[in-house]
Amino acid sequence: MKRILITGALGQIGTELTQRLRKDYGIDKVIASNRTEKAGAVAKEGLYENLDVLDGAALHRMVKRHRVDTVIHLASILSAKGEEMPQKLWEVNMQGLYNVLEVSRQEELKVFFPSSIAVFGAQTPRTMTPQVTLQRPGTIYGVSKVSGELLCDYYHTRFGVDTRGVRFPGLISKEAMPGGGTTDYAVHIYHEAVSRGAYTSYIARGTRMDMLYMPDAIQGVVQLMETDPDRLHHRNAYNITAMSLSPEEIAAAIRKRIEGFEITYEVDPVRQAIADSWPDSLDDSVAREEWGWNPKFGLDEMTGDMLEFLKNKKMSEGEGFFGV
Ligand code: AKB
Repeated sequence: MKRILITGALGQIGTELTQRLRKDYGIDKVIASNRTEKAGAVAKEGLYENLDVLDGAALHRMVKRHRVDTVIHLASILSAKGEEMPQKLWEVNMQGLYNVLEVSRQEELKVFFPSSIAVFGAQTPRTMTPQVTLQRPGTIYGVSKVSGELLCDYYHTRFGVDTRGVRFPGLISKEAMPGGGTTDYAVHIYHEAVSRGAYTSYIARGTRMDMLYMPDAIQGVVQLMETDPDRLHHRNAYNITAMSLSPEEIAAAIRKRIEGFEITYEVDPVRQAIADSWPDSLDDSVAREEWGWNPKFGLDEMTGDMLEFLKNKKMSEGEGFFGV
């Protein structure tokens, strides 16, 4: 990766990934892009362009102008939001990916595509879900991600485009909030723990989903993209995970550090049905074997780091936090 274009750079993954890539590859080597410009560090601290991924011609011009060799394509609509607007999700997720793959075919670019645990469905083996298994998702988001995996494989085998991807589980981010996902509760819980010492979960007690702390997720993207292509046999896309968690387990880890933290439940039937159709835990051994996937953060380390970060942020903004 020498000159990297990131789509959806102001989102949950993009915010932290852009900072890391600018640090590793150089501030003038990373072009952050997003559909709408918002104030914020990512847009201000380096190269930034407004880009709607549905505009293939604008994407192509941008690739040429910045002599891009790699696209990290993050712009997409997530699972819960997608059920409110399935047609829009299909357009953004599929046409956006198609435009990225087409420009990559024409300009010989390398592509990262984030898939998701949403590619699995109720008939998939629920625990230690294998790398290669039944993929019959029940959400439009999951359907778009399976289709995306297939399209990326097609562009690789048919046209030789260097496409690579991972199936992200729920991502727990420090900097940017997630928007419209089913696993978002696992980020909200930390924010509310720090601001008010309590959280009401829309996901039911006992519901397990895989989770990953954002620094590990970012490290995974960099590592996968830097791996010698000869080592990659599964490409689109690798199961990756660090922990399988339920709301009450996260709450217990928070309670070790914030005495009196309380969790209550008001289950949202739509997001609960999505969570119930996803795996309880993933088998990520193929990613470990093929490109050395090796996450560092478990629940306790992540909880300590996350709470410390959020408290420091509140202090620097002159705000108080729960327990002080
Ligand atoms: C979502 O909940 O929709 C995403 C995902 C697991 O892909 N975080």
